Amino acid sequence: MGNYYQEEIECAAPEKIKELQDERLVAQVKHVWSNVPFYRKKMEEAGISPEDIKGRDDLHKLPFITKADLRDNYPDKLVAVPLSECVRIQSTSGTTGKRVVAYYTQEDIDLWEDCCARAIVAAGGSKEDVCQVSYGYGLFTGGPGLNGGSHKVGCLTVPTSSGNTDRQIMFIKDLKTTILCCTPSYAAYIGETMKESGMKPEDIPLKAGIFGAEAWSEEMRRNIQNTLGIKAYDIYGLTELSGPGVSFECSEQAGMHVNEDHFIAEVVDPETGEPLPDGEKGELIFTSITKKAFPLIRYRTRDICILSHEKCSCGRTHVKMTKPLGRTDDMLIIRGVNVFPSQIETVLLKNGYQANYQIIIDRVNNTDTLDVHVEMTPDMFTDNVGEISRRQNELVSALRSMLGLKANVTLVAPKSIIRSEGKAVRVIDNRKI
Ligand code: DLL
Repeated sequence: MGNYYQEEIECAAPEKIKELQDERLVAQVKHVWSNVPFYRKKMEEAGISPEDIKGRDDLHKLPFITKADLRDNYPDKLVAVPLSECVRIQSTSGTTGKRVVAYYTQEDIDLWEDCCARAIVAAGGSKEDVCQVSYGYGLFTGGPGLNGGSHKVGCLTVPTSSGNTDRQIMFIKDLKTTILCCTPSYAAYIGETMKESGMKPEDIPLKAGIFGAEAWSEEMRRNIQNTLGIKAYDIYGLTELSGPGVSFECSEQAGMHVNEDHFIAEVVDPETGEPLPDGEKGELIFTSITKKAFPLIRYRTRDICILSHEKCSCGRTHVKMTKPLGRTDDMLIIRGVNVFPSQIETVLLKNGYQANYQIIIDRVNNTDTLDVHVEMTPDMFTDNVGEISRRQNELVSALRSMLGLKANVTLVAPKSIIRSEGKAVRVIDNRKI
C-alpha cells in the first residue's frame, strides 16, 4: 500500500470509475457538439449525435481526432469555451508544421495540477519534501505542470527550470532537494556531472526522481538510480491533453496508472482503428472527460503501448499503461526493417555505454545507411586503435542481432556528443524521402 493524494478516486472500485466515466463522457460529448463546429461536423459525417453516446461502451462509435486536425484548427478553432474563460495556453515543442496550442480554464489547470500531485505523492512526496523542478518552464508543459503539482502537495518547490547544471547540483545539495523532476536524459547528465566532480550519491539528500517526456529504457532507469542514489519514476503526458500527469508510476515501478477520472484510455490497431483488448500492443487513444477549454475526443497519440487492468500492489485501481514502446511515427524504416530508437539504446546500455549517442540515417546510392555514434565512458576511453575496433565490432554484432540490420558504429570520445537540457535529439534522418 502506498500514499495517495486523492485516495478515494485513485483507489475507487472499477465499477465506480466506469460510472464516473460514463457520466462525464456523455456530458463532454454534448459540450463539444454544442460548442465546437469541427466536432459537430465530424460526428454528423459519421452519422451520430450525442444521444448515441450513453457511456464508455459507445466510445468506439466516435471518430478519431488527429494531430493534423489540431494543426488545421490552429490556433483556437477547437476551443470549447469563450476565450474570456481561458487563463493560459501551453504549446508543443513541435519541430515540423504549426505548433499545437492547448488552452486551459482555471479549473482545467487545477485538475491538471491534481494529476501531477498524484504522481509526486506516488513517488513518496509529501509536504516535508523539497521538490526541484528542472523541466523547462514556458510553453513546454513539464515545468508548469510539476510546479503546480508540487505546490498542491505542499512541497518546498524549487523552480530551477532546465539548464545551468552546476547550479542544479548546488541547489540539490544546499537546499536539500529530495525529489528531482526533469527529463531522464537530463537526470542522467546531472548524475554524470556530479560523478565527475567527485560527488557520490550519499553526498546528496535526493530520494526520488519523476522523469518523463521522452522514451527511456529500464537500463537507463538503473543507471540513473545508481548514480543519483534514488528511485526513478516514470511520468507520461502530452500537451494536447494537459501535459505531464496523464499517467504516472507508483511504488511498483512497472507501468503507469492513467488518471481515469480525467482521461479514458483505449488501445487500437493503428492500421484499422479497431479497439484492442488488454495485453495487446497498439496505438494509445485518449478522450479527455473533464477538460473544458480544449477537450479532445479519441485523440490519436501515435504512442504505441499496452494496457493492463491487473490488480496493482500499490492499491490504485486505475488502468496501467506500459511505457510508450515507440511511436507510430518515430518508427524508422531502414532498408525495409522497422527500427525503434529505443532498441538501439537498449543495446548500448546493455553493453556498458551511457545514453549519449546519436543515430544518423542517410541514403547513399539508393541504399539506407544507419550510423550509430556513441560515446565511450571515461573508464573505457582509450586511444588503442585495436581496442576501439574490437568494441565497435562487438556493438555492430549486438545491434545486428537486436535489429536484424547492419549498423556502422563509431565510438567517440567522452563528452563529444552535445548534451541536452530538455528532450535529447538522438535521431538525425538525412534521407530526403
Ligand atoms: O512531454 C509532457 C510531459 C512533460 C510528460 C514532462 C512527462 C513529463 P509533449 O511535449 O506534448 O508533452 O510530448 C508528448 O512525449 O506523446 C510521448 O511520445 C512522449 N512522452 C511523454 N512522456 C513520456 C514518457 C510532454 N514517460 C509526447 N515516456 C508523448 C516516453 C513520453 N515518452
